[in-house]
Amino acid sequence: MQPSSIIFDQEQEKQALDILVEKVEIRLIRLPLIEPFETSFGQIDSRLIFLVCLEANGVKGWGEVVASEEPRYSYETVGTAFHVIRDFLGPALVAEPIRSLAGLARQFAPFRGHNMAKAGLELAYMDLLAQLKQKSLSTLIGGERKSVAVGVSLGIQPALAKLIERVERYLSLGYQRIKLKIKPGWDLDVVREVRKLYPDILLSVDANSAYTLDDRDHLKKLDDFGLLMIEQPLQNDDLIDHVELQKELNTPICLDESIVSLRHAKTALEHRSCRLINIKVGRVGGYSAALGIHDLCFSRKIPVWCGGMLESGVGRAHNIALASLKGFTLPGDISASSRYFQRDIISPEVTVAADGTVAVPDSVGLGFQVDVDYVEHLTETRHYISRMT
Ligand code: OSB
Ligand code: MG
Repeated sequence: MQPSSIIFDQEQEKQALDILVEKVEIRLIRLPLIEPFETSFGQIDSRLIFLVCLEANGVKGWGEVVASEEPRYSYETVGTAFHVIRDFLGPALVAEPIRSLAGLARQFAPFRGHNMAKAGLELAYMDLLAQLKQKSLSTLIGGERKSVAVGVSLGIQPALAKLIERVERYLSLGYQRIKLKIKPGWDLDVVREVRKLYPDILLSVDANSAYTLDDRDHLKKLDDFGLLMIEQPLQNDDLIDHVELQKELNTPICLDESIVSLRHAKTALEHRSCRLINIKVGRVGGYSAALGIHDLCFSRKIPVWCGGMLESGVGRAHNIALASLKGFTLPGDISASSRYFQRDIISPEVTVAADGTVAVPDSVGLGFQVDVDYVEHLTETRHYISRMT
């Protein structure tokens, strides 16, 4: 069986389509969250959403830069991504025709880091390409699923009762897996309580790097709760201490922050730093790396799942397409638009069916319409990059 990134590249060669992007538009809109979201690195109550729109041949492709306002999950911020796209990536993108996704990734490769900025542009390019080829995004990348299984990520709460209430709510809405954000002081007791009330659910935890190897004895106690995984327990850039920890834990470690490229994924699997990988297009630099990591994991029988970054509907739509690839065998952090926002910027909004799945659209492109009037109304900042003529 051929990996999807290879099929994708071959397909691209057969039907090479040079796209000369006329304009790159970047803009920032603020969407309030329905309730604050707290992780081990702090709390937010709104999302400054970074949208990217590429225009070519009268068609617009949409992408989203998932960076946060503060450099906590990663060093990137909305501000750094704006700078890097405006001054470097945008001008490189419009400078010459884009032949393929791989070609675009090569164009960006000389610029070090800034994966979320690169990903925003790759996403918009893929939406554009899908429309020009009259295919759905899922079909374009070789997706096979008609629907994807989803779970929910629950932030740290001011009190245990509030958390239990939310676990109950999202289970009743059908979500197939509950993930609890943990940190020192909000871990064993919380997980024990949730597990006691729900002995059979798929339950996982995400520490967002809140521990070190010195906490190994403490973390080992999580083995008692039959967790599906513990996500990113140790430092955000570590692949070595996780090897030690994984040797001692029965619970599979899933890496999130530590996997920022295909090379990192290879190293992690070779050294057994983890047994699972969460793929986020933003963290790894876009579809080019995400497809590669998917294929690598599939060939090694390592389950992957699609992570989330509290995206607007644009990023969410891309996540749904990505999660339709065959290797995404665990529920993704892809929730309904209404889990985070009063009103999303796409129509229809993303909804979760009673069986905890989200349908993969089969219409052309993203499969959702961007509500341009609403986006316009919300726009706080915008900038255009076009070719120098
Ligand atoms: O670590 O997966 C994470 C949100 C922001 C930053 C990092 C993470 C998260 C989530 C939420 O867990 C996932 C989502 O529902 O979008
Ligand atoms: Mg995570």
